[in-house]
Amino acid sequence: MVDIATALRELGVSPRHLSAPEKARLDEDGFLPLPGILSAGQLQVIRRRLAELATAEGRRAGAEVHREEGTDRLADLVNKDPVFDVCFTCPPVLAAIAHVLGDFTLSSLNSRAALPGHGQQRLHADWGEAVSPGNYRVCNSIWLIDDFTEFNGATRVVPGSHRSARLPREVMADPVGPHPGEVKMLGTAGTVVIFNSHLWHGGTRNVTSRPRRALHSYFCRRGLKQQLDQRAFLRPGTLARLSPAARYILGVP
Ligand SMILES: O=C(O)CCC(=O)C(=O)O
Repeated sequence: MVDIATALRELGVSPRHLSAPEKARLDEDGFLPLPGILSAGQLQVIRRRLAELATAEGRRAGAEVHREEGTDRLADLVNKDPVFDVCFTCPPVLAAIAHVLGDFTLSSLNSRAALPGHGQQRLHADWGEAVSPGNYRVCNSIWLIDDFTEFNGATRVVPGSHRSARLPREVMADPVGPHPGEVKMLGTAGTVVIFNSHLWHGGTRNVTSRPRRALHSYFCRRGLKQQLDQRAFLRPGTLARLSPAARYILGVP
């Protein structure tokens, strides 16, 4: 496997996967919802597997990357079940990530459930410093495992803020509080929202009685440090089942 163009082609990505209006929306707003990526059957299997993993890992859950009070998190899903392979091999998602980053690898694949009464985060970008417009290092995709509603902790974003060359903490007195330009990313389970990770975003408080579950399939420009070192964590079973193209996306040999 020699380059990203070959890997994407072998994974079935073609120009039809991202239209000109979709590219424009991703460029201008910084996020793009792709409805209907996961089927009802896939959602059912993913929900069951997330619950099983959470039970099996108990207090260790999420520790490979990050733990957060008031949320259930799991990390390194690449190595925990093939049902999650879709998160780094799905053609429309890869087409959108490539549009933002050019050549890239998976940075990490995690889940996050905002528990009832919890989930509010400060507005943030996933990169520690502001970047000039177009010089993007990271791009995320959030996979809605439950419907995202006004009330259950849907992610908020400030459209266009990825082009501001500023971080929320540089301009907001309280990044946990509301921003006049923010909108919630609402959608039905099975939708994937691609968002430029320099876009100001954050979880919101879940005021319902049920967890709000999502997967974060997070990508970085090739050569940058991955949030989870995919080579170090790669299990033999994962290596054996993945195609060379999928391994290229992970950045593993
Ligand atoms: O799950 C969400 O709604 C967003 C989470 C997020 O931005 C984060 O954990 O950094």
